[in-house]
Amino acid sequence: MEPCRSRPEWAKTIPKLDKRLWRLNVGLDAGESWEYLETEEEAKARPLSFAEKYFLGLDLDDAPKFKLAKAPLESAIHGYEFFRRLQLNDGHWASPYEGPMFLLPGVIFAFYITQTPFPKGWPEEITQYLVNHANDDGGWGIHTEGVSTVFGTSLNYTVLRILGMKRDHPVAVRARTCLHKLGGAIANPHWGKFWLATLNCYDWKGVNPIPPELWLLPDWFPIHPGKWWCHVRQVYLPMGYLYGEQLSCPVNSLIRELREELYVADYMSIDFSKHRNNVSEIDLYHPHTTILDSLNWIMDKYFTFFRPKWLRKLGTKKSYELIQIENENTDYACLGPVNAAMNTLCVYYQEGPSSKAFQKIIRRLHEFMWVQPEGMLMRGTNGLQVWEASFTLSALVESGLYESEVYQKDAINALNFLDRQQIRNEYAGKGYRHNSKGAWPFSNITQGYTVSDTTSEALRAVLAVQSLPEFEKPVSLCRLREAVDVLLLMQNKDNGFASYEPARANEWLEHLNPAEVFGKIMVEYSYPECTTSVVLALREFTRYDDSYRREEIEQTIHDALLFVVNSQRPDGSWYGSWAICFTYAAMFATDSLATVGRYFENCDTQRKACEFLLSKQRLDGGWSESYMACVTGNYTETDRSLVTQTSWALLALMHAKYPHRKPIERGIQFIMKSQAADGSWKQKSIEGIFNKNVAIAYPNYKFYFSIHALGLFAKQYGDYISED
Ligand code: LAN
Repeated sequence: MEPCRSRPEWAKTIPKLDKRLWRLNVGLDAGESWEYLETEEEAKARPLSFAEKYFLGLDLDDAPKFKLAKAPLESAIHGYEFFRRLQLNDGHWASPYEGPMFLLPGVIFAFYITQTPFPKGWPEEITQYLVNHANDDGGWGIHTEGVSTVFGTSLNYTVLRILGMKRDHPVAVRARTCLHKLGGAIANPHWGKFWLATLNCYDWKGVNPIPPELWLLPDWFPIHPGKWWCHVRQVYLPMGYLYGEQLSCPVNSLIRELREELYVADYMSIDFSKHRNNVSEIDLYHPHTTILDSLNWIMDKYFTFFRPKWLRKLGTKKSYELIQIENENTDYACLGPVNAAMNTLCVYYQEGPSSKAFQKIIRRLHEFMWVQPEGMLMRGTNGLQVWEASFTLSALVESGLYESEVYQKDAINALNFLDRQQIRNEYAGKGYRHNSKGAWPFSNITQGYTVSDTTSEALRAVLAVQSLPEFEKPVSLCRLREAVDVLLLMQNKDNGFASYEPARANEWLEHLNPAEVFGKIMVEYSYPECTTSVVLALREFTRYDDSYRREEIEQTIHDALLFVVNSQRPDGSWYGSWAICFTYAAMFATDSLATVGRYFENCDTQRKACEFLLSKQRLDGGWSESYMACVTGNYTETDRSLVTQTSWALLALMHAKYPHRKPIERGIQFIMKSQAADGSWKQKSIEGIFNKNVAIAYPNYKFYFSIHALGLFAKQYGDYISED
């Protein structure tokens, strides 16, 4: 992958490791972790695979070489020839899921506070990554493409210092200057204040209340955390524990230095309690409401003057019980990168560094880390294993590529992978979890959280492959029905589908969103993307088994389509919440309508969608969207066309059966022209988003969505490019 920025001069002064010694280990459960080998001998005994070389940016001497493809299917084959070399032995594809810049500090702080030695190679590679991703002003944003913020800069500066960078190194000086210009670490948003407090570089008095007592409220209570979006409740749970106990690491000389460096004013002179609501303007995405400010004020007074110790103890005890449940349910992998780091600290304080629980959880943190040419980063999840295997399988089937015997082997491998990753345990009710038996997670079975669309995309892929006579049927009918059972429990009152669970509370809870930097995080919302995936999977299922819960399925599909139609904007677009942005949502929404026979010819919604997309096609035939589209809610382009967005727009037009070939062909030509001689496509811009404000990369999208679009075009419009 192309580094996002050219390598700055001072980056050359940072020690560089020999990349050839890194190896990617894949566990039995598809957990991915990088290891830096001790010696050249070990490296010789374990030659680098094609995928490892690709990820590390090493020479791909064994890459395929092709002449420029003349027809779409040929281009799809070239693309897949490259992509299949990245398939790992257990059948899945791995990927550097980078972007967010506020995740890594959690893990580094967790290692530092618990005095756990950093694994070999981490300090050098992480330092490299941060140096390579510093903005021109020396700071870091909330994600790799964002402007410098206090959140990104203060936390990543601290990481560099913990990893051994001297305070007078040019990188540190520049970052500090940037931070001070932004007002210093005092103007951090809530999570930044929290993390610095755990490190004893900020006073807990200056952190807005995170009462663990909330967990003692009865479950029916309208603001009970069990009703929050699972990521938010799983993050505020350990936060509440650490806040409740006010746990900070002991002060040492580095902490003393950081206290001096992170602030504009003298640390000891700062009255932190006055800064709870001091958040730099550049960081602020979702300002507090008056209700939240009033509640915070009341809680602060209450905590300071009246709060009985026994009640706080009861709150942290209950919180720890729930943390243990989360850890055990996920075999310590945890729901996501933020609660994984925070839970590590909780386990350390509660059970000690030699406990089994601590050893397990700290080891799991390795699975979030990824090495690439610019260094080591922390990923948004412990992988995208199920998600990527599902889309690749669907692309192989839809493009017809699976007909080749060699590719069939890959497909069988991926199918068996999905078979192994279907969740077999029922977690419903354990630690506020939703039903899980029969679902598929986004990453692996160990993390094991149900997601509506990962279940659907996996189910759809399994059904598509298992319907073909060439394939075995490892996933039994009973297990396919279990997947349907989970999905049927997930529809929201507005008929749409959310991400992990049906919404448990109303949007008004957003008034209590304390995080300042994310939008729409407190509860689940319905999304056209997730809704479509469910519709497609259920429809595919009825083709496979038309007897099981047929009426309910039909009703669910019917209602879900109402949601998709109603969420279309007047200009014919849909807002995409999980990738950038309108082209992504259009690919899904148009597919759900097509699955019930509604196309451009007979459906206004489809017609408007096509017109919207065509109005955005660029001169070179491609499409382009910037993450700012997600932030602002308005279609926003980058300075060049992008292969991934072009594939999405084309797939949308093809789902809608847009009757004119030419514009689609121009898009297809753009994809073909963008292909490198080895069949791959290069990363040009970030593809994904979450919580409206954080961009995240999906580097494999450019492969399987392009292959899918090229293959479908050949099938639907003929496998040729016209002469003119
Ligand atoms: C993801 C990644 C996948 C994504 C899709 C499956 C694409 C989506 O359709 C449903 C939501 C889901 C599962 C999703 C939710 C939020 C995640 C887990 C992420 C965007 C990856 C990282 C993000 C997580 C919340 C990051 C940690 C940040 C916090 C604010 C807690």
